Amino acid sequence: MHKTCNLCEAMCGLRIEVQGRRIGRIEGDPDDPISKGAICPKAIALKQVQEDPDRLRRPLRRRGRDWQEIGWDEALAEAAERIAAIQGRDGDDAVASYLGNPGAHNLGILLGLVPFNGALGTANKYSASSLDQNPKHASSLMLFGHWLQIPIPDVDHTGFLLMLGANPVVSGGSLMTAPGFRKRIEALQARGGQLVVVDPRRSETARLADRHLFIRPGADGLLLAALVQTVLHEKLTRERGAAWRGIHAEELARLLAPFAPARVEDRLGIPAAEVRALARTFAAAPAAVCYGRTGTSQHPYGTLCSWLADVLNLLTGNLDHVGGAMFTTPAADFAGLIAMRSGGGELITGRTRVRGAPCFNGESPTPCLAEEIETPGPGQVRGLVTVAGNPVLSAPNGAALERAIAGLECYVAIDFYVNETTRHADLILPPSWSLEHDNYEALFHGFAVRNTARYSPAAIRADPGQREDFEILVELALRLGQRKARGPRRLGWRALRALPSVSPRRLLKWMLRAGPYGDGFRPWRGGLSLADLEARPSGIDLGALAPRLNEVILSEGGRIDLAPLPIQEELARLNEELEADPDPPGDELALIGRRDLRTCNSWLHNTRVCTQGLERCTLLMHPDDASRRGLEDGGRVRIRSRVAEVLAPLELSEDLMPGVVSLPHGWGHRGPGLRMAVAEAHPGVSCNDLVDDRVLEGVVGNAVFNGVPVTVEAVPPVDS
Ligand SMILES: Nc1nc2c(c(=O)[nH]1)N[C@H]1C(S)=C(S)[C@@H](COP(=O)(O)OP(=O)(O)OC[C@H]3O[C@@H](n4cnc5c(=O)[nH]c(N)nc54)[C@H](O)[C@@H]3O)O[C@H]1N2
Ligand SMILES: Nc1nc2c(c(=O)[nH]1)N[C@H]1C(S)=C(S)[C@@H](COP(=O)(O)OP(=O)(O)OC[C@H]3O[C@@H](n4cnc5c(=O)[nH]c(N)nc54)[C@H](O)[C@@H]3O)O[C@H]1N2
Ligand code: SF4
Ligand SMILES: [Mo]
Repeated sequence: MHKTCNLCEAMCGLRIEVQGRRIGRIEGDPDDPISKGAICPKAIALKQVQEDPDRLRRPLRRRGRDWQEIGWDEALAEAAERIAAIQGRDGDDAVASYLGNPGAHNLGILLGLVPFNGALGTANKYSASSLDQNPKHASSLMLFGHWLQIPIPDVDHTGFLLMLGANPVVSGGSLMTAPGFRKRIEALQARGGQLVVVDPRRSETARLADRHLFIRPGADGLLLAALVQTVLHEKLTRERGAAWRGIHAEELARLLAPFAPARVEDRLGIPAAEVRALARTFAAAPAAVCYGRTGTSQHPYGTLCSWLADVLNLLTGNLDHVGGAMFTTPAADFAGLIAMRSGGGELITGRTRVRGAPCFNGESPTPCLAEEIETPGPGQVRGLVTVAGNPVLSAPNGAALERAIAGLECYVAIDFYVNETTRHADLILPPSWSLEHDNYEALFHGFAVRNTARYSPAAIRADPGQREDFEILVELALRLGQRKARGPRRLGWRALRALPSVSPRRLLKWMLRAGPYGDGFRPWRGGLSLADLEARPSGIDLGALAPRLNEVILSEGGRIDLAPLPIQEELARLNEELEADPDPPGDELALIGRRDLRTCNSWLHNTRVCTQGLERCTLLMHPDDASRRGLEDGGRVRIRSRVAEVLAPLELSEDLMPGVVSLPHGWGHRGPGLRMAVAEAHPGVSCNDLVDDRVLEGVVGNAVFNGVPVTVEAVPPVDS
């Protein structure tokens, strides 16, 4: 049986032994054209989730402190009725929605959300995007006119990879589907290329690098500005790839003048000579690419960092050029279809009611959700629908968000676990699990380092009583549409009635025909079809990345503005900070996060593969910082931030930059009513209880998870 792992963006091809309803061995598929047999220990979690007795199979309704299993019809009717009642009384915006990370890996959710959002009609939409990559989207929107056209490092052909704030050896790569990343780096080095990693921690990826530079959390704007300044000042630019498209380069040079390496070196903590040398090596490499990910996105200057990284690529002739930053040509072209339907997106579409934070492309920043629930007045959020998300553990100031969610009038969760967030739901609608339905990684095939396509069929049949995410979303949309006078008109009655006969598979078939390799609905022409993918279950290779910016660019005249207003404003803000006196050194440390190969955000912790072995939820600290505080390896410490304090075991590590401490996110499995026996036995603490929800990224209001000021002190052992 062939399947694509949908747990992270690496999209590894798997072979799974299946006998009836029993899952046997799971191994990497050597014939997969992009993953070539690569796999990580989490793949086995597919089986463990499948067999998990805690995974919900039937809808639950809250009854006091307990749950009652109910039928689908009753559950869906009640969910629609309660949502519609709030919206009928207080308006559509009184019910918010949150879409979590696994939604991006699930074609049924991506497609089912279209009618669901239409029927819900709320302006209060939240998602993991504002906890993760909205700055990347904002950068692409400003550069190329489309939020979803993100250039991907052409890792397999580059000669120089400059990586900031990413750890693909552990994360599997993000906005860079590059399974088996370690091997790709070995190949880069074998052909004489180099990897340089910039990270406050000597991460698993940094250990492979030819050079690792420590950076203070949040200082990347200075480094990237200094690199681009050097390229412009020393005339290291190259007319190649998409370089000719850049306009207003002189304006950019003027804006960057205050960020010369010598001027920023003290604050940046990296010698000017080193920054200049880095810029020169980058510009001189036959092919180079600068890539930044969550470390530079969940960041006070996330949009600026993402933008400067791609501007560095552009100016050195490495954007839309082999070995540089390239646009994937996906078989099912999600971004292209979105462009046809609604254009390339809009940067700031509104402001949040309470804080006036920016709404990006129709969504509000998730760090603002708690206050939108708790602050009375017109537009107050009184109901919530979450789909595949656990924001109590994933969003800043999780404890405050939990209190807010607990006080809602109605909360409906589409999820198969009773976890820290969904335990507050009134109704839980559990979808089937990945192995029980077919899938296609429609988003991540579009962010891959190679053009490939692989269909992922169901590995086993779902129980007759189970529903897929797509069915649940469509059913809810239909019922909401029927109850609300305005919903159906917005969606169109005919479209609504056609929905039950539509499936993700049918829509995929259509998307492939409409895509760049499809027949364009002219069968005589021939082209890639779903039948082709089904005939080649290991996937189809569609070749290396090739230049295609001219096909995807939507900005005016195909030109790229090198001095857009939001960037001017961010550079002015950065310059003000540079001019201000630095804070006097106190006893505060900067808290950053950490991902572990065996975990996946907040939710795989109910499997043995994630919890076995060493304790994972530890605070990492440099030994010098520990001895200054009289702290010992293995001791318990109290970590305190503006918003909360938590206790965790201390682990000393020279891998951490002095002044920086690291605690992983996704832990903290405590609270009455959870139904995750394995996770509860390994609870850990939630790093997001410490993260400040008041701090937002500068352009689109993304969460800032890293660089949180904390103090750390010893606490006596529990039994003393
Ligand atoms: N401190 C700190 N916090 C962070 C981060 C960080 O680096 N540091 N990273 C952030 C990032 S990048 C992200 S993406 C977010 C992720 O945070 P969330 O969006 O909250 O996602 P998860 O924690 O993965 O929770 C996923 C939920 O989806 C459910 N689920 C899994 N598969 C399916 C499915 O197929 N269908 C349905 N309906 N449900 C499913 C699971 O049971 C679980 O409840 O966390 C963010 N939080
Ligand atoms: N095993 C595993 N894999 C995952 C996930 C998981 O939870 N576990 N989550 C998935 C998700 S949702 C995502 S979005 C991706 C994320 O994929 P990546 O972005 O590759 O994720 P991280 O491992 O968090 O890497 C971020 C790095 O940034 C560093 N960093 C922190 N602050 C700063 C800073 O201010 N500047 C710089 N330069 N670096 C900084 C951190 O030390 C860390 O090494 O991973 C995905 N894959
Ligand atoms: S790296 Fe691991 S979790 Fe990610 S897709 Fe591959 S097997 Fe799945
Ligand atoms: Mo993410």
